[in-house]
Amino acid sequence: MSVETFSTASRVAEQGEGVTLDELGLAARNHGMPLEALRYDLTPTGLHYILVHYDIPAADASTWRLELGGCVEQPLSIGLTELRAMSRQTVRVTLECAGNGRARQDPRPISQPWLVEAVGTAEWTGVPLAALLDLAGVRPDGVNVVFTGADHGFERGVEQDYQRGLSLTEAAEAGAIVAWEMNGEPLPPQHGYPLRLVVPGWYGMASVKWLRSIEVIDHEFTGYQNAVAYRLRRTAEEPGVPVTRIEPRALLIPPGHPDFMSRARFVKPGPVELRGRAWSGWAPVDRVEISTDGGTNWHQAQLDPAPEVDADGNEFAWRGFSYEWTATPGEYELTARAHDKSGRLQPLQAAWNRGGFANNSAHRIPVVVLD
Ligand SMILES: Nc1nc2c(c(=O)[nH]1)N[C@H]1C(S)=C(S)[C@@H](COP(=O)(O)O)O[C@H]1N2
Ligand SMILES: [Mo]
Repeated sequence: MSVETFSTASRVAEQGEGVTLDELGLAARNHGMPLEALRYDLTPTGLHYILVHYDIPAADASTWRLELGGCVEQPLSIGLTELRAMSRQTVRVTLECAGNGRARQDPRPISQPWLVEAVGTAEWTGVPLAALLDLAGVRPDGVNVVFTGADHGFERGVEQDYQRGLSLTEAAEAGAIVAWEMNGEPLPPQHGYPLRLVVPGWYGMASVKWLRSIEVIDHEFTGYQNAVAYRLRRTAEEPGVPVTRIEPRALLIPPGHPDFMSRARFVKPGPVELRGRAWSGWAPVDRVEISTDGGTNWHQAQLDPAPEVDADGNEFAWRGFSYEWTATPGEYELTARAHDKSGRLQPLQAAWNRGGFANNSAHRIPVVVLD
């Protein structure tokens, strides 16, 4: 088999190498959220970004079983009807792909070529993972929880089910839930029908879709998606550090009207309300700044009321912001940056890594203000 059809190593683009047909193939399957959809507090389901590593598996809610086993007192096998009878919870969560921002990195890591649109906010309804673990009774030797999806494929030569591990502490702290509804409807096929994990605050790779098994193990999980794929490294050889929570990011709704090809913006002079949303998986966003000159001068944006944090905790939903800009004829570059309560400030230019992960460089929107 040729290297092209069965690549075994991650690759970084050569200098000046354009987007490849493989990347186009991924981009055509996995769509982002159009930036104008930042206007919605809750992303309409069909506009939420999608990322699927392999194929969307065939699934039937009436026969689906979730197996929970490993280091537990009482292994469980639960169907959807039993799950729906348990006490449910709805959480509003902003989910973002760890590869968001990858395509603008230089050199470009070859993978799903996201610009900045791999994000969406949804309400997920299900049972807290903690309730399921309590029901099974985690034994004292339990260390990690491994979540397995029903999808299967090959990645750099390694055949696998999509699987991710979390430590028991991480899973508990994040308030992970096992969900069967998205925005009040059964999960659509592409978002994990009939059952998925949602790990609030974490990059999307942790939220395993088509969830068929939860296994508590007595050691650290070393499966592909934890030990090989989602790690921050500058060279192929180093072990790197795991990708975990979402770095702060602010995105603006591009103002005015776009050019079809370049998507550059045209705006009429006068007052322009710039609006956007900001989020962080580390702590709530407490400040957003906007620049109209590419990041030389910054202006404080007005924050919308914080998303309501009720008993269920909606801490990881994005927060709206606005800024009144008086546009005068000329060329501008709009940008925004978020700051969160943990003290993290979104950089204009984030550090490069080989996988193109967690790159929260500020996005830039060229705007022409017409005469
Ligand atoms: N089983 C399974 N779960 C998965 C994936 C996958 O390919 N298979 N992709 C992950 C990645 S990388 C992301 S970013 C999110 C995307 O979730 P969404 O498509 O519902 O937005 O799902 C995660 N869960
Ligand atoms: Mo992702």
